Amino acid sequence: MIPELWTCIFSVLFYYVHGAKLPEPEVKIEVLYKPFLCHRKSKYGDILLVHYEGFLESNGTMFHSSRHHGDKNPVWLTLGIREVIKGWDMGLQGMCAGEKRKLTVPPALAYGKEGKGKIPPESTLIFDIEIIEIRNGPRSHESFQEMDLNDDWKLSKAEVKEYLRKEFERHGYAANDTHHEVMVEDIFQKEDEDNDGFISAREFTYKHDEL
Ligand SMILES: *[C@@H]1O[C@H](CO)[C@@H](O)[C@H](O)[C@H]1NC(C)=O
Ligand SMILES: *[C@@H]1O[C@H](CO)[C@@H](O)[C@H](O)[C@H]1NC(C)=O
Ligand SMILES: [Ca+2]
Ligand SMILES: [Ca+2]
Repeated sequence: MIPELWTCIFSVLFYYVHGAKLPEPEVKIEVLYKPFLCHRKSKYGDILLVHYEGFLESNGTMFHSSRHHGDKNPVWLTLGIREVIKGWDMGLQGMCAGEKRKLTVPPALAYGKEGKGKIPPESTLIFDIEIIEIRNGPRSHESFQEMDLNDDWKLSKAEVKEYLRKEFERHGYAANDTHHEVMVEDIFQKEDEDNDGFISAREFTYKHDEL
């Protein structure tokens, strides 16, 4: 077949596959600073401590600065669970502690048609964000591995109890077997969805919505 015809067929197909769909909203990410040393990168379920400034793209007005407003402390957030706007859940992945990024977030991934407080409806927002610290979230893969003593990818009651004992001691409380057993039962009632007596990795980790 002549190449021109292939090109033509291909572009028609391309249109149906890609052109007909609305483009997905995206966060524009610019890395402003990346530290030389990076022990780990942020991901779903991590807890991040951040400082940030937020600006309206329309006229550059700063609507919030964690350094200058409120108690002036950096803020903790859990990544990937919609605790924050979608644009942050998407734009703060794969960051090192100490890294700074500029995110340009379209309204669909921020406050949308409604707006919020000083943010008018349909606003594109610009954030300068610095990650101060990254910690394992309570539901992180690392926490699961730490609890799963025999590496069989599920948590038994004994493993959860042992974890509680260690956590209590780490925080300076006396371990209390009776109390921990009660807690373990309570935890399994909530988390062991299929009632097989184990908390699987799937049952343990967040079930994230699609971003
Ligand atoms: C910027 O836009 C916001 C929202 O429309 C408005 O409240 C604010 O007064 C504007 N600031 C300047 C400096 O124009
Ligand atoms: C241990 O926990 C149980 C149940 O919560 C409580 O009744 C008991 O007083 C605790 N024992 C000690 C020594 O703290
Ligand atoms: Ca196990
Ligand atoms: Ca289970």
